[in-house]
Amino acid sequence: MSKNKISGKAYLAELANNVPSNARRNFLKQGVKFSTGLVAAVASNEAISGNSTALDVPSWSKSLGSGVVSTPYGIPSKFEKNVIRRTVPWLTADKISSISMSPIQELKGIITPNGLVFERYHAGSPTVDPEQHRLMIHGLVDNPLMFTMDDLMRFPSESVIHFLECPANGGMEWRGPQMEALQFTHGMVSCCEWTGVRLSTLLDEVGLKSKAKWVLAEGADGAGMSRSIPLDKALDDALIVYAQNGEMLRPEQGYPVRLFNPGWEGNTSVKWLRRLEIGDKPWHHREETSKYTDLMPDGRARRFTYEQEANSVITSPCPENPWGSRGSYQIEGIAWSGRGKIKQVDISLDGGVSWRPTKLKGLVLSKALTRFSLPYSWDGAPALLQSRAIDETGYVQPTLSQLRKVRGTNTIYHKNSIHTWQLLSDGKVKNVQLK
Ligand SMILES: Nc1nc2c(c(=O)[nH]1)N[C@H]1C(S)=C(S)[C@@H](COP(=O)(O)O)O[C@H]1N2
Ligand SMILES: [Mo]
Repeated sequence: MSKNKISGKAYLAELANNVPSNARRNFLKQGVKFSTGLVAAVASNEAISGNSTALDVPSWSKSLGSGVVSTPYGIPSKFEKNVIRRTVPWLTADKISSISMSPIQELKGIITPNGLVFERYHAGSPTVDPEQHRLMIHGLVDNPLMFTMDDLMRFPSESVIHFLECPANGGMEWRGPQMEALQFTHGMVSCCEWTGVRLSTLLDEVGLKSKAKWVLAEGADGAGMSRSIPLDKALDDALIVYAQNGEMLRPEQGYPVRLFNPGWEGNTSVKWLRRLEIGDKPWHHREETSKYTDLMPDGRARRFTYEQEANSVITSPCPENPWGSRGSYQIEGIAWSGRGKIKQVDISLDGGVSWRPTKLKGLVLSKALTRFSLPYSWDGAPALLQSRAIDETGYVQPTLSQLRKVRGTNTIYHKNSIHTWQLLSDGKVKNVQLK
């Protein structure tokens, strides 16, 4: 054995002792130097004053931890047990046909972990056996085909990062504020890396007849939920998705296969997808007549309102994340647009009188959650915090009164207006609406 190589046993022994105590001490010293210097305003002085110092060895450093595969499929730390999906009791007459919201007030970056993606079911989440499941494509096609999951996996696949939002997100607040939590005002949105086959690839395989104009997508759940999708979208960026953030779809998200329409209202992304029928006109099923249509002030309804227009919200501070003391903070939030990339997000501290631009952080992707932040030194003054997203098409997120003027207050869908948090002098945050 060469002297650079090390046996398996020695390697494990090395791992067990891999943090030399002087290295740990140097690291901590540097940490202390950093926190007393650059960011004094936010560092806690607890560790470097009084009886306790950061050099004290805590109990978890004095014993062995749990071994590998003690959790064969990993779960979050027990200290994160507050980071969970939640329902609003009065919205949940029956859990079989309801919605849970993602804890977006706790999430970092732009990816929603699979266990925290909001869930929307019309007839519960079925247990679909992937061996028995089939996807049929028929109607105005040359060769109707039936695909197994194995068949689908033999086509070229793509992975894309996009948000998925229920058009009812925020819809409880058309008439006034009532949700004292960011999770409930905006939690019907997620953003994942989705993997699957382009729908256009499968449509090539079956061959479209010249009269083909629309696609009906139908789910295998008890609701047999279905939507009419224009052929243009099907041939553009629609995907037949089987994986999410690197693993197969979760049952809640449509295992083993769903339709995914980037940027479009979540309802069109039919889960547990069993059938695609090609036709020459829309089918006018339940989800595009009595539901998922927008009742206007004159009593007529807007229909086929597919796109999720630009939206944004401040996630820190928010009702669940108040500010504890004065000093420096990052005002942070998320923005997204179903039409493309977010170009700019502005923040107002005075309820929309004046605006300042924020910095977009990390990945700025088309039809994906995008993070923005603004460093802010808070002197305890109350504020009316707002964020305003502008997307690459030039669309500017409207104020609530602008939106109400056009759409009235009868609808429950597509409320993407500028949101207001009232920051009180004690750091608490309230959900308010301005005239
Ligand atoms: N088959 C089927 N597909 C469905 C639904 C459903 O109930 N059944 N709910 C729809 C609605 S209203 C939304 S908002 C999205 C939610 O997707 P998610 O549960 O993966 O977040 O799925 C859509 N697809
Ligand atoms: Mo939805």
